[in-house]
Amino acid sequence: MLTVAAARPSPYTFDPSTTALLVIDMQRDFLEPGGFGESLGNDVGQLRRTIAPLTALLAGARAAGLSVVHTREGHLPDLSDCPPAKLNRGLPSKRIGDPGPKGRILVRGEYGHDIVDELSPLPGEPVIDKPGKGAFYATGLDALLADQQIRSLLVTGVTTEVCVHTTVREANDRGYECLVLADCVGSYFPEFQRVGLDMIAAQGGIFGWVADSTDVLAVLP
Ligand code: TIU
Repeated sequence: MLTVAAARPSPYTFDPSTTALLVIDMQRDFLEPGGFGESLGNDVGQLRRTIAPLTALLAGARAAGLSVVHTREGHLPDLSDCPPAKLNRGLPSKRIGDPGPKGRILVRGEYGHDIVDELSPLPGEPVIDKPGKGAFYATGLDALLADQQIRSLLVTGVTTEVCVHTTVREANDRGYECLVLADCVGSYFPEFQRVGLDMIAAQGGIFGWVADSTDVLAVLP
């Protein structure tokens, strides 16, 4: 067992053989200049600062033999898996399925939907395509983790208060212990980043634990 002593609200203990690194939605459309996220007026720099620490954490996790799972948010080209409540959200002409700067917005197979080059999955690493904010909703993630006897998740990706939070809440309800890596998750809104992390660790770790990636790298074999 390994222990991240600096985790809040309390030390986080995990067995690397039953722990996966989860990389949530590090997609070009959310992170890259000229992408969908930036076209909505967001500062992608707030998300891009996660790329360097996450690159180092990915390398460390792979070297230590941890399972690595990536996710992408997006929809089938006919949008049949996108409920009207999601489809009708947002500015007209900048909705899911509309032509965007890097292909159709949040549609599977489009350039902008895919993961940034810096964090490309290795062959054999599962990539979970998810239609919702949470990575467990309408996906095979729970079955995939059960298959590998995974009980603990090191959670990274974007955005902190949306897909990361939703996924951590889903995971917590399913009995997984989640350590969220503060420097490897990002929000377009600095206040949401701070409060989003505080919300996870509050009330004795109501959804999980929070630490920095360097705290994990220091204990990985
Ligand atoms: N992956 C994810 O968080 N999807 C979003 O739509 N996030 C926003 O913050 N909009």
